[in-house]
Amino acid sequence: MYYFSLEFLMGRMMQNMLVNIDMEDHYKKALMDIGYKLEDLYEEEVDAALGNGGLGRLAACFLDSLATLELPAWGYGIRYDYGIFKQMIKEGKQVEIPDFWLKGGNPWEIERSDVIYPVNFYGRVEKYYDNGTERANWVDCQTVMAQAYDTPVPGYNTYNTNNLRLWRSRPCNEFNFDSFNQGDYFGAISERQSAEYITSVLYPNDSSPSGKELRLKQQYFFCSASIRDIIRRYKKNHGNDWSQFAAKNQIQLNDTHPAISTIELLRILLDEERMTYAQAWQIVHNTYAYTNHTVLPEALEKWSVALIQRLLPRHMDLIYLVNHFFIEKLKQKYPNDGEKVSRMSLIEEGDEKKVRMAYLSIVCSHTVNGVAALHSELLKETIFSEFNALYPGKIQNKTNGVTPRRWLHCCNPGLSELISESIGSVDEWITDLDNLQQLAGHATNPAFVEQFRKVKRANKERLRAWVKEHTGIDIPLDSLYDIQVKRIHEYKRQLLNILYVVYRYLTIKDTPRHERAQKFVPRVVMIGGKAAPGYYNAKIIIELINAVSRVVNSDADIGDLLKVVFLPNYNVSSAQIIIPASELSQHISTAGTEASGTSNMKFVMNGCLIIGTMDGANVEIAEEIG
Ligand code: 26W
Repeated sequence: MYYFSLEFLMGRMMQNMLVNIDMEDHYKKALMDIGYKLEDLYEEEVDAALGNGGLGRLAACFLDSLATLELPAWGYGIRYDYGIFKQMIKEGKQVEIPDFWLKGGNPWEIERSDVIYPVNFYGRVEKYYDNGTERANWVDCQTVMAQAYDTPVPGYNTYNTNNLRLWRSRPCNEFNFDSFNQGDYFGAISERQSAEYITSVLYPNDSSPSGKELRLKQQYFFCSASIRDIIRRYKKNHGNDWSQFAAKNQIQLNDTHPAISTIELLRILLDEERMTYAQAWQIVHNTYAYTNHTVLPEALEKWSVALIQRLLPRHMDLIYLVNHFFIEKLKQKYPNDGEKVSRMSLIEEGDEKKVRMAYLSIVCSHTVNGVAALHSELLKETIFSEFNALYPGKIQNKTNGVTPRRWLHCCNPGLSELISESIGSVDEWITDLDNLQQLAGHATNPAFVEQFRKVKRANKERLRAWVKEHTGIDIPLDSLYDIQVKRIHEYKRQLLNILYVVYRYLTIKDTPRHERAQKFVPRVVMIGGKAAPGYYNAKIIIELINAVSRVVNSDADIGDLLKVVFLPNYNVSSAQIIIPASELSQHISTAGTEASGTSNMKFVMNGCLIIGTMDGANVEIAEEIG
């Protein structure tokens, strides 16, 4: 199985690696012998932050779980030189700093100088007929090389190790002698530089597509190299017998970002492997599955036909061909309903023609899934309802999950130990979280409750020190820690949260001093998350949070009854400190907009209450835990 994703938000690797191969205690002791603490060494590592938010972190959690389940699954993606920007707060505003995470070297990756493929762009198509099948030569292209970098993915307590293969773009070795001979030395060099540029930087948008040529180049670049790699591996075992391809290779599309790979596989089967269209289509269709992560219409990718035509001319032809057969089928099924056909067409007509990548992904896949029960129902009833009627059963639910290794055992050693002592051992639950049911009996045991409180308090102390170090703000320990951390977006309603804080502040102020202690539980409200650099409303919400924080925290009349903190540069590593210290967490998206949410799961695993709307996976969490 291959997980195709433009994002892998891995975070730090070392602790996860040591825990999974059962070496953490040995390393702890060995380092102690030479006067070091393993925890301090962990702190030296930089995050691999090759993702934006939920979608990228889900990919990283899946890799850990797939390895732990001993399934043969690899991740394929891009080795960006720059991950998601670092967020600094200057005068209450977000400032973006480039994240050149490779500057100190990356000890976890293995450079594969032996795994390298050419990837073509631009050029033109020469068509010809071969026994009635239309094929093409794609000529006069610009060629870029894709080089593999491998990161091992060990499972927890397993013998096998999976792999995350990320591609880096390199100039083609064939120097452009034409330009060189014509005296255009700088032109020839700049062509080489533009090749390296493809994998330079992760696009920091997490809900609206950029529509930029470079983004489409990134998508096709990694898709093409990955498909080549999969075909090479298959042929090593099966030669030219393609009958087993779909049985041996399954590709999961993490949203539509890698959707162009469906057409790349089709192209290779037709133009290089010389199959009939029917044969090639069968293989593509039986190989692919597509995961949708959002119902927000502005987040659905649509690439301009003119851009695809120029960058990938053969692919545009083939998209039209796929659409032709699809529309034939629609016309048969729904005669005289031209409106329906144009609604469902892979091509959106209008001033600028566009390819609807979600529809392309549905048509090219055998299975489509949403990421929580409610979200999957919404897919079937709203944005994909006509596809659900056409292909009954194709759209399914696969509720998201998170790895308990990183999000409980590693980030909350105190709670991990308490759970393990209470129900036997770590192996009782760490690969099968259902077994936490056994804790129910301990909930009324005073010794357990006392221990649980101790653990939470220690975690709060750790977060308090972190807040002091990163913001300079002193927060009290004996106060309710109320947390909302996620990308800043209007639909997630950080604005609602901060307006509530203003209301609470004013209500406290309206209450006579001697009544306050009785009426209000002291609270520290913490909000953190990055705003896409071009998302104006998200950025002014950050400013508002910082403005409220300044007013409330400097009001001596309020004291420790209320504190407000904007947590800067929320990322995987800070999440591992923030989440274990939480007592109340906010998941308050407008119902129907948050596809699943995954931090909600991490918060409850760390003994935190959720306050939330009945949205995404909150619904299932409420059913499961009450
Ligand atoms: C092309 C621009 C772009 C980039 C990313 C558009 C959309 C996205 C993602 C779909 C955004 C995302 O991360 N979605 C989140 O996916 C998580 C994992 O399934 C869910 O838990 C979140 O609810 C969903 O918002």
